Amino acid sequence: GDGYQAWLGFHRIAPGELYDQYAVYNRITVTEKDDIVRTAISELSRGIASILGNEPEVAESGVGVPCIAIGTFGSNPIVDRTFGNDTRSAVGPEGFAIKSDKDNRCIAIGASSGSGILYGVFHLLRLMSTGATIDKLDLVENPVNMLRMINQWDNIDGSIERGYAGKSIFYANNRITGDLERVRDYARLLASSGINAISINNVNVHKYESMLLTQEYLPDVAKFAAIFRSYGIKLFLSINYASPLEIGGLSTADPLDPAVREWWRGKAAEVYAAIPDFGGFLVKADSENRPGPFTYDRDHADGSNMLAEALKPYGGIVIWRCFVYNCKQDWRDRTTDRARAAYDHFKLLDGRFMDNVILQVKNGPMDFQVREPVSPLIGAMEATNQMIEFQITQEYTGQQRHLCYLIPQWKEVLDFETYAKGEGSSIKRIVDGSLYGNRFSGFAAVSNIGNDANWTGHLLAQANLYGYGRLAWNPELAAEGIAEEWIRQTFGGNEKLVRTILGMLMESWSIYESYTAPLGVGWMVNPDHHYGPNVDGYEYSKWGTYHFADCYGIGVDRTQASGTGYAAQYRGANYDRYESVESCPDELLLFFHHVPYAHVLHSGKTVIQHIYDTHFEGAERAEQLKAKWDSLTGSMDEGLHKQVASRLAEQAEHAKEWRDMINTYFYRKSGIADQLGRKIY
Ligand code: BDP
Repeated sequence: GDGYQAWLGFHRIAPGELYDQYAVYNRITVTEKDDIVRTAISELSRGIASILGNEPEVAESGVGVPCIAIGTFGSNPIVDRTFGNDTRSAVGPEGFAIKSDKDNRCIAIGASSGSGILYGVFHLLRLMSTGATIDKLDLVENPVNMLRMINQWDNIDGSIERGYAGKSIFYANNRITGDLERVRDYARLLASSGINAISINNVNVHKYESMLLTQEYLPDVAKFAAIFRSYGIKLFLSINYASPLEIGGLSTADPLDPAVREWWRGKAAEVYAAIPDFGGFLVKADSENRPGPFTYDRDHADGSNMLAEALKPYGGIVIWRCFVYNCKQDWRDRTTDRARAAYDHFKLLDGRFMDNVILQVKNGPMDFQVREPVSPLIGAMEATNQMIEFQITQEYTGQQRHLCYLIPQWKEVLDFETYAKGEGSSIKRIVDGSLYGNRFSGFAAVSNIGNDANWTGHLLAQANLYGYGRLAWNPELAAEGIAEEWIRQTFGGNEKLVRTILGMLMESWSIYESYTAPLGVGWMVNPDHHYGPNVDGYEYSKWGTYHFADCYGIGVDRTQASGTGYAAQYRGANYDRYESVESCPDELLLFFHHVPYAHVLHSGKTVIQHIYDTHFEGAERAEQLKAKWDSLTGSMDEGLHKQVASRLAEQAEHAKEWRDMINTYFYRKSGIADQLGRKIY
C-alpha cells in the first residue's frame, strides 16, 4: 500500500453480521442522468463493490426489491414516498436526507441538487466504511458553511509554495498537466470530505500564472473546471493585481482608471465564455511585494470593488485576502507591530465593499504559527463578508515531517468568543455568516497535497485535509470524532490500532508546540524555508517577527498600557484578559507580554523552568510517538507502516535538536539553571 486511496480505500469487510446487513443493498435505483448524479452513482457503485466484493446493479426502478434509491426530490418514486414535506423543506441546496426503510429493505437518499446527492452518497459510504449500522438511518444533513474552499499554492512551473508532498498535480514546465486522472482523484477526495470550491494557483501570481487568464491557457483551465464541476466543486483563479500591465499591455492598473475597468470587464467575459460557472478571483494585493491598489493611492475597497463589478454580471465573487502588512519594517523601530496590521488596514473600510466581495482573514494575526491568538479582525466588520483562512500545509508546524494533527487547533479558533455582538459571537458564527447575515462566508485553507504517492508526504497528514473538509461542513464535529472516522476509513477497524493512532493524533499538536517556540511567542524557525530551530533567525529582520529576548526576560509587549496597543483590538473581556499580565493565559503570555524569566505562570512554574520542562518533555513525547507506532507493526499494511515509522524517527531526532537549541539559548541568556539539573549544553 502506498496510501494513494487515502480515506477512500473502502476496505473489504469480513463475512458476518455486518456484511449480511450491507449485502442486502446490492441494487441502486436512480432515474436522473445529470453530471453530478452520475458521479454519485459511480462513487456509490465503486465503494460498495470494494466493501462487499461485488458490484451493485444500477437500475431505473426498484420497487419491491431491496435497494439504495437516490434522487433529487420529485424524480424517484421511492425517494418521494420516503420523505415527507417536513424533511424536504429541511434539506438545503447542498444538503441531503437519508432514511432506511427496514421492512422494504430500502435506503433512500434524497436531496434538492446533484451536489446534495453526492454528499449523501459519500455520507452513506462513510458510515459503511466505519462499520456503522445502516438499516435504521433517519437523518438530514446540511453544510453549515456556504463556501468550503481549498487554496492551492501551486506554481505553473510545477513547484508548490510551502508544499511538502512533492510537485504540483496541476502543472509542470509552465503548462497544465495532462494527468487529469490524478486531478479527478483529488476532486473525489475533496468532495467526499465536503469541499465545494478550489483556487488552483498560488496567491503569489507571477507572469506565467497570469497567463492562465489568456486564451492560450483558458481551454486547459476549463478542463480542470469540468472535472471539479462533476464533483460539485467550483473553480477559482488567483490573479495578479497588475495583470492589465503584465498581460494586458496597459500602462496602469489603477482601479479607478476607466481603461483598467474595461480591461477587467473584458477579461471576465472571456473567462466566463470558457467556464460558465467560474467561481471568481482570489487576490493577494499590497502584500509581501505583490502589486495592489496602494501604488495608485487607492485603498483595498477601491481595488476589490473594481474586480467585483467585472464579475457581478456572471455571479462571480472576489475573495480578497487581508494578509497585508509591511514586510520591510525597520527592526530598530520597536513601536511597529505586524500583529496589528490586518485590523489597522481593513477595519476602517467596513461598509465600503460590494456584496460580492469576501475578505479572507488568516486565523491568527501573524502567520499560521503553532500558537497565536485569534485574529481580532474576524467579526470586527459587521457590514462586510468575511471568511477564515487556515493552513493545512504544515509550513510552521513541522512540514509534514513532524506529526501535527491540526483540527484541535482550528476548533479552538472556531469556538473563540469574540463578543462582537455580545455573548454568542463565536468565530464559527461569524464565518458561517449567521451572526451578521452575510451574503457570502465560509472557510478557506491552503492545501497540503502534492504528487507524492500518498498525496501528503506524511501519511498521517491526510487527516488534516480530511478533517478540514469535515469541519468546514460542520464546525460542531469533535476533533476526536473526525480523527476516528479518518483512521477507520484509512486503516480499517482494528480496535487497538484505532485507539493507538487516535491517541497519537490527539496529542501531536501539544507535542509539537512543547518543543518549539514557547508560550505563544512563535517564529523561532530558520528564515525563508521555516523548518527547524533558529531562535534569533528573525530577531533582527525586517519581517517584524520578534521575541525580544535579552538577559532579563522575553516576550512582546502588545498591551495598550505600555506596548504596541494590539491588545486593544479585542473587545470587552478579551481585551481585559490579554491586557493584564495576571489574567493572560499562559499559552499566549509571551505573545502579549514581556516578562522576566522568573515570572511565575498560572501553572506555578517560572517562565524559564517552563521552557526547560516543556522542551525536555516534548522531545521525550516525540520519542514515545515512535514507540507507539512501532507497537502497530503487523496490524496494518507493511508499506504504510514503514512510511510513517521513518517520519516519526526523523521527528524524534529533530525534536532533540529543537530541545537543545532552545534550552541552551535560554540558559545562556538567563543564566538560570534547570531545577532538575538536566544536561543543558
Ligand atoms: C506565508 C508564507 C508565504 C505565503 C504567505 C501568504 O510563508 O509563502 O505567500 O504566507 O499567505 O505563510 O500569502
